[in-house]
Amino acid sequence: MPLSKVRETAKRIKEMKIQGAVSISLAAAQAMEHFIKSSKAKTRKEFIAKLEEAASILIDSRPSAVALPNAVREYVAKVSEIEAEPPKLKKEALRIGRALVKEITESVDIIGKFGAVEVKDGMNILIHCHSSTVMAVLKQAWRNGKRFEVYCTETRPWGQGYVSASELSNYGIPTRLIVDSAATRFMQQGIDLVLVGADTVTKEKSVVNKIGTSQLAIVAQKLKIPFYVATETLKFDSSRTADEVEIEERPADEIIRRDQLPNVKIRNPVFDITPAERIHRFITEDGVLQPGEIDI
Ligand code: RI2
Repeated sequence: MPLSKVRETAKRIKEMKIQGAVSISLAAAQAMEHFIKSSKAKTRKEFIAKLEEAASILIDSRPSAVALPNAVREYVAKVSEIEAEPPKLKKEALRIGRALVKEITESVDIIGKFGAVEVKDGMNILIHCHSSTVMAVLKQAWRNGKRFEVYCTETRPWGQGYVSASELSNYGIPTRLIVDSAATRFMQQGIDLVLVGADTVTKEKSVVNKIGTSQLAIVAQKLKIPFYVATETLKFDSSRTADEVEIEERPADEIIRRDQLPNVKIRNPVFDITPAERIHRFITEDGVLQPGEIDI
């Protein structure tokens, strides 16, 4: 079935089996490729209609992050411009898909290179959640010979901090794991840089990222610790302000078994918003920029 892989990928994204905006976008691109290869559409009209259906299944999988809808919409728009009929149209669509994947992976590499310059010898760096873009920065810095330590917050409730800690320590980078509520204490004791990823950067340059990011930014500002966000421009959302972003709220049982506190309503928002005035720099594929230097 042409749409089966698309549906399965959307489900895996929804269930957090695929996590991180970049990985989600790349998985979506793979699902689209599979859909195109197995499409039996005879006409251009039929092919585009099905492609749009596939796109909306993927876009609906998670509401707060914008890289996925941006990538998928850009893809559909480019394919829709092609006048050819299948099978030539299918061939062209696959080519466009491959170019998009290349563009995304190259952006991550470039951000790694720009970001690595910001990492200095002897730094203690605090990160939150698991961001493949942040991983790229830290690994590139390490490859460049910088020597530093990384503190990973656990990142309740999904514990993406374990993924970061395992990835960094396997790379040879000295890594510490701390519970989320220990972040302030370590920041008071000598964190030199807070580095996080982004799920969306809104038009006023607020950052939507994993829940807990905004409190790290508040403490960083108070303690005068630079707060950096590593993000592809694919995550820029020119259509929404922070107030207009729907913050995904996930099931209560991701936090606690429901029967443990039967009369308590558990809330589980998974993203929060950090305003531009708390962000020192954005590390993007266009360079390391202050919020005021970015055009969204
Ligand atoms: P990359 C993650 O969200 C984190 O919030 C992370 O900072 C962000 O995606 C970006 O990740 P989730 O998918 O795109 O774990 O840099 O909910 O990999």
